[in-house]
Amino acid sequence: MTTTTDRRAAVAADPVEALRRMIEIRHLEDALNRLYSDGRIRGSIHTCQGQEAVSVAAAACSRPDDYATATYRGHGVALAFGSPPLGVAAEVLGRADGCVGGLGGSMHLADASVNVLPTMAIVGAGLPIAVGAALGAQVRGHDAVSFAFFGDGSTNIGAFHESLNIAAVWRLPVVFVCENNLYGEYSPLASTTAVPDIAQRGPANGVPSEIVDGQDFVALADVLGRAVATARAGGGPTLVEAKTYRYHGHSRADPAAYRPEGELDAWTARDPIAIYREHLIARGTLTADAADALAAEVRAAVDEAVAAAVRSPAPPADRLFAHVYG
Ligand SMILES: Cc1ncc(C[n+]2csc(CCOP(=O)(O)OP(=O)(O)O)c2C)c(N)n1
Ligand SMILES: [Mg+2]
Repeated sequence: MTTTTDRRAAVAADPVEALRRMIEIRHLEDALNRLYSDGRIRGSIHTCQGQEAVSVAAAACSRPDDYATATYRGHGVALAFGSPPLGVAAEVLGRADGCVGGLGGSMHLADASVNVLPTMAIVGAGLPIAVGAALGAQVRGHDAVSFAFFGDGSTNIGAFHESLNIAAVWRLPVVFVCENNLYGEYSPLASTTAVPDIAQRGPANGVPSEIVDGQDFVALADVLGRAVATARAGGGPTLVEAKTYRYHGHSRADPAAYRPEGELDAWTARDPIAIYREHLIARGTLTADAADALAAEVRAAVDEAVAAAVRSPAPPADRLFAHVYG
């Protein structure tokens, strides 16, 4: 049986697994959008189609004992770091087979078995938690690294600057991963943020920064790999700004009518899954037929997981107060 730790390690060990995982994230997010439209999901969901290369490249540079925190747009991070499709789908549906037993839902995903710490609905809230996990590792003399995933809009929050500052002062092993998807909710970046590149905010806080093409898995793995090596060797944090794009609106409530005409088309023309697939074919790792077969196989496995998640029971009523204190 494949354990979640095996799933976590597979992406780091095998370039083809990274393609498989990106397709898995895309297909599961698409399936969740359909389940939402069918009225099966309570609340809203925030999906990450178009941004898959960022979390999978980070996972490919990580060890199973490294930590990750994410945002409400965190389904992809959980899958990338090894959480299984059934656990994620069932969690979003609020079912007992979910990775938090159905009590967390989309916005509070977590999976302790792969060190994915609770993901956050509060903008910027995951950064200090990632810093705390890194401090914990440093105090224990353990060389684990902590990844903080967050959006461009989050960098206008105090917690972002506080986190970078203290991580730099204490040389904490954090990789700050900004998924700059050009929008915070319905606002284009330039209308809320005084700098064109989020990376400018790293050096201001003593944190070296790099900008990378967020649609290019190979470029991401290179930049993130160096950031991880620096953090693990005691060299402190790095801020990586990945320029990327979300194909759908902010949440299911957002048809994204504010996007300029042609913008979505320009980004889908540089789809991260297609770019990485072509890379693997060009270097002879996969044939086009093998890549097609792999995609079909992943989609079938995700469909099966989604069907199992739909069949999964609601959490027992006596679990309702299990984690409520005071
Ligand atoms: C502290 C706080 N302020 C405001 C909000 C409302 N809000 C939810 S998502 C969001 C935009 C965040 O954008 P970004 O960080 O770029 O992430 P993205 O959704 O683009 O991935 C805002 C303002 C919130 N959840 N928390
Ligand atoms: Mg954003």
